[in-house]
Amino acid sequence: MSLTLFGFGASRSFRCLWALEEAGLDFEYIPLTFGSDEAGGSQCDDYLVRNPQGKVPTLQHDDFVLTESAAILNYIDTLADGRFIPKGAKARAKYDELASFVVTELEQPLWTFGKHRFAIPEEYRVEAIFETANWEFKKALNTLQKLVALDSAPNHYALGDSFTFADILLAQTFHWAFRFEIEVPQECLDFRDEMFKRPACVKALARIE
Ligand SMILES: N[C@@H](CCC(=O)N[C@@H](CS)C(=O)NCC(=O)O)C(=O)O
Repeated sequence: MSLTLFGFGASRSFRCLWALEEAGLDFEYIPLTFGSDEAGGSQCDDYLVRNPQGKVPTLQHDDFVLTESAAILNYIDTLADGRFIPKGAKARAKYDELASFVVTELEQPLWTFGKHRFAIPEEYRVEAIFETANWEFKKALNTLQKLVALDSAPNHYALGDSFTFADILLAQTFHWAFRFEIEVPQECLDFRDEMFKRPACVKALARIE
């Protein structure tokens, strides 16, 4: 079987890189050049066939191609015999609730920063949006604190006493905010630090250095 992840740096592809390391799967990581239409760039024809938006991540498993980081995490979990996403109707639904919250609420203001700082064409960037994005991020963090009890104590995870891919989603998103120099509560940074100590995360970080 051939398994390939396309990504760049600490972007959303890092979630999938980390998850692949947790799963212990044999895979190749191909770092792309952001925005370039040259060979190896995220806008080159060869990559656009796999990901029509020219975004990362993309996972290719033999001839099967999958985009969207949350869907890729689900697929990696399936390849790993379901070791990273809880089973049982209610436990699974709670995982889905948190994963959806991260990708549709918590990370969106961060992506607004990214889009208006560097990702979209300059003529569409709006400086004034940053204040709104900051406010939205704080609001989402406030909600998050009601959904999960974040604690950086050893063996404490977002959904209880075992590690799940929800921990990757949260830790990567907190780190994203930190990199963008957006105010993040200390408890979120402590949680990130604890998760980033995991050997799989350390391995994934080494791949993007
Ligand atoms: N919903 C997608 C979002 C993918 C996405 O926007 N990725 C960013 C990097 S974090 C990207 O590739 N941006 C390039 C661009 O906007 O041209 C996912 O979660 O995979």
